[in-house]
Amino acid sequence: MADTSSKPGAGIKQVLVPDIGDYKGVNVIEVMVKPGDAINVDDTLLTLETDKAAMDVPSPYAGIVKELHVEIGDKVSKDTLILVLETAGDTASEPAAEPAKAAPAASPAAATVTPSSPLSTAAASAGGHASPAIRRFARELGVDIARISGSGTKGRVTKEDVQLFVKSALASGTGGSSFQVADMPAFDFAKYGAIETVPLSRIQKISGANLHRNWVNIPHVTQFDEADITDMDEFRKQLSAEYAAQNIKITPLAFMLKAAVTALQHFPKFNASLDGENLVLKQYFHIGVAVDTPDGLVVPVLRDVDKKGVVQLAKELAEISAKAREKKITAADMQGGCFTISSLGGIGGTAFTPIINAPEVAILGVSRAVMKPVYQEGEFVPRLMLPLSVSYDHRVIDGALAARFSTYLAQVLSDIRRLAL
Ligand code: CAO
Repeated sequence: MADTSSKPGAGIKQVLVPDIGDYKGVNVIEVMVKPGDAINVDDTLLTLETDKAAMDVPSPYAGIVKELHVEIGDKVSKDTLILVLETAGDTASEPAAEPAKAAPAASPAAATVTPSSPLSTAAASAGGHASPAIRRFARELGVDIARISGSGTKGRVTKEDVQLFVKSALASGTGGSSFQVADMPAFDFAKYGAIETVPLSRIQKISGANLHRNWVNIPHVTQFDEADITDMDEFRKQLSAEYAAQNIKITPLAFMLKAAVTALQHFPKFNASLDGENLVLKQYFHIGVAVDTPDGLVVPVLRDVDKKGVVQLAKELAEISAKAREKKITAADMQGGCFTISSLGGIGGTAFTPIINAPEVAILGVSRAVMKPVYQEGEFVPRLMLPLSVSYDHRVIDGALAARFSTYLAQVLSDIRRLAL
């Protein structure tokens, strides 16, 4: 696989990208070593990703890394120099025969470039550092790799770690989130008419796995409510007109971000994450916003929403959603959220049940505001009513608290003077 030629000085080896088939200019998505590291034969050096697969490049030698010639984001092909290694010169430093190890791009390993979001919480954030092949192995066994402590180099999770985890889970009778359900049968759709098969996008594959994990692991309940946003919307339109010259469009979502923070400050359990038997209460207010892109759902995070005004938030919303649709969102843009807002208000609908973006404990779904006759002081008056759907983790939040949270949120949106409280 790698170049085996000796370079100046005994025991100095160059390690090159091995034969990776017909691929050229392949993305480096993870670099596991740095100069000074002592590595063994077969330790993973890099993870490469093509549009079809992610693959590990193992070291053909043991030794000390002297020079590293690639970094994340580089594009490499067969024979690109990866690193220079000082080998011990014994049998342990002989080249290994194994080729690069490929795993499907759907592997959460591809999530080294993805976030702590419905799309991607698994990989880069909470522990569970592992190669794509090991992630795939864990996924096939239904194991959340983030729960496994790695015994490999720099804490990487090995195949043995996964096997051990499964064995001990079975022995203790705590199968984690494993469900005893029948597999879905295979269907021959073509038997019934013409079909076209289209591959899922990488984002859809990653977000699908994470949404599924969140859906089965978290006991969800959704609380529905309506906020009278007649006054807020009047002010919003006025503000939008004022800022039109600066090309800033103010949608109801900017107000919802502010209102959500006010409610989170009032109900700290909603601004929290479960950590074993503890609840981590966050004192910062970073809010994720679900953005619909042609390739699937992404959830960039707006930082310190409590410290920003509605106009600033409207501006950031436009920037971040444009960035998402141009596929320029980075892993960092999607990490560290405390709470998520999923707004389908621009599209339509009366209510929906959003899936919690773990490790968060609640999410706000927003549907389309419509004019409704509301009975007030003995008569029906037309009011603009905004449907709210709050899904919450019932392990952390009781129904009564969720009803109080939704009611409070609706009150804040109905009377935005409360944002100043
Ligand atoms: N009720 C009524 N009208 C609404 C509204 C609501 N709740 N929310 C937005 N609107 C209006 C806006 O004011 C805007 O009106 P004009 O075109 O007349 O100015 C229009 O709908 C379009 O708004 P928008 O969608 O461009 O902007 P936004 O700030 O509301 O949303 C964003 C931005 C990025 C969240 C949105 O574009 C998006 O991607 N939404 C989909 C999120 C999603 O897929 N969620 C599901 C996740 S679970 O699968």
